[in-house]
Amino acid sequence: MDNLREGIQNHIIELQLEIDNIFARGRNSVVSEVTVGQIYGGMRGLVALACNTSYVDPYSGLYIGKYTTNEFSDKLPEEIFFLLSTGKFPDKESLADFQNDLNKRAKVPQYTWDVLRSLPKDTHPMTMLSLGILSMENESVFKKEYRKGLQKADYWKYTLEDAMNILAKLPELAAGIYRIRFGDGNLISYDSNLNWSGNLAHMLGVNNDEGFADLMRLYLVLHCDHEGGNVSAFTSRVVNSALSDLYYAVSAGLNGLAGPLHGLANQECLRFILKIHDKFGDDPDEEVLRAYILDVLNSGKVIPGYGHAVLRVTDPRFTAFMKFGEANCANNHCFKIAKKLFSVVPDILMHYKEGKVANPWPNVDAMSGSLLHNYGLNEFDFYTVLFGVSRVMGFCAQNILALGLGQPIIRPKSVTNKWVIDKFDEN
Ligand code: CMX
Repeated sequence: MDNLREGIQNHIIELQLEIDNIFARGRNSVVSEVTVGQIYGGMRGLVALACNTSYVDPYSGLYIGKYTTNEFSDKLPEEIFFLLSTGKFPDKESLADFQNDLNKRAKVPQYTWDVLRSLPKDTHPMTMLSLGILSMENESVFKKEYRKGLQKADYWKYTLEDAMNILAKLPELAAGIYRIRFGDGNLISYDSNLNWSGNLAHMLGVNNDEGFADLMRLYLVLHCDHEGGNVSAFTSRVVNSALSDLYYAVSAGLNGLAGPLHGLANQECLRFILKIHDKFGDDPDEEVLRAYILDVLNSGKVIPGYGHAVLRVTDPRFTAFMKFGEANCANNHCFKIAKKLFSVVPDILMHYKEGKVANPWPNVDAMSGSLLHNYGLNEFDFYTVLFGVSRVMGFCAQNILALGLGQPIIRPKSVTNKWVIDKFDEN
């Protein structure tokens, strides 16, 4: 992985130069104000972080480096990790070198399997993924080097080592979790002739169809990163900013991803679609669907897969999945219902309670589950694990770059109600 390391080193130098220029133009310039509403409202819209792996434009969606979702959705996840962490796609040689390195590190230690097999049978797969990673924390190269007395300028290099060890093991770990939790517990062997996503598809043992392997590739590409302020990425960065190593930081990020308003929404989406199928069959009438959606909203529940804290258009990742569905499983009943929801839900949310929903359009989760279901991956409790495998690429790249840029521990200031009231009184 020499080329990857060199690519990151060069990227850090480029980014540092940009930051030096920004500081020269005005380190104390004001770029954003904080309202009382934002202090009490999850800091929504507050510009308070720099993240150079990816950027979410409210109207055109996810960019990795300069590339739009459309421009990178046909790549391999390995190429995406390279792009996230170096700002460039790898050439053929660098890609092969990186994949070889992953191959060498892919084996999950036996003690991790022992931990996972000792859990109650109904443990959520996201708990297993988070715990599986945390169980390997003792292997952290960063931690060992830090104890010996590591220079700050070298933090990122050993964090990269940890990242490689974690990423390499993810396909085996995730597939093993699936087989322990939902199958007979027998694991399928890693195949060093396959790439990262190909191995995941192979070791799950659900389907040998080429379409399924391509769906895994697309799934792992589309979920890789979504800038720095989302719950999981931000959590991971906060934890790593205390120099807790990447095993702690990745596990923490995954715990955030496991919430139903974030990554778990994808399992909720398929549950929702299957419920609609049970109630109204394969091809529900639009009026019936409309009435049902209103009932769900009026009962105080959210429509999973719709809305977003940043996006204000249909998520291009949703569009990429829909394109895949049209080409591979246009007649699947879940896909058809997901498509029909797309034609009904935005209009309802747009007008619901005087437009209180800021974004009525579908996000990535509204379509992904239907595609997995089509290939026989029916255990929707597992879906967020796939999201997690992909998102770990973003956690790793964000943390490596932040350490490379010498970013300090994160510690924003909180205030009491009294402080806010006093502020009003002062003015
Ligand atoms: N269905 C019903 N109501 C919704 C809604 C939806 N899909 N999306 C937003 N709303 C409601 C909110 O609950 C909120 O209501 P209250 O004021 O009563 O609390 C109101 O609209 C305003 O919220 P918002 O500003 O539009 O959205 P937020 O930025 O606060 O939240 C999100 C964003 C994603 C949590 C929210 O849209 C939601 O809960 N969606 C459904 C769950 C989902 O799909 N999550 C996956 C997100 C993708 C990801 O993780 O990246």
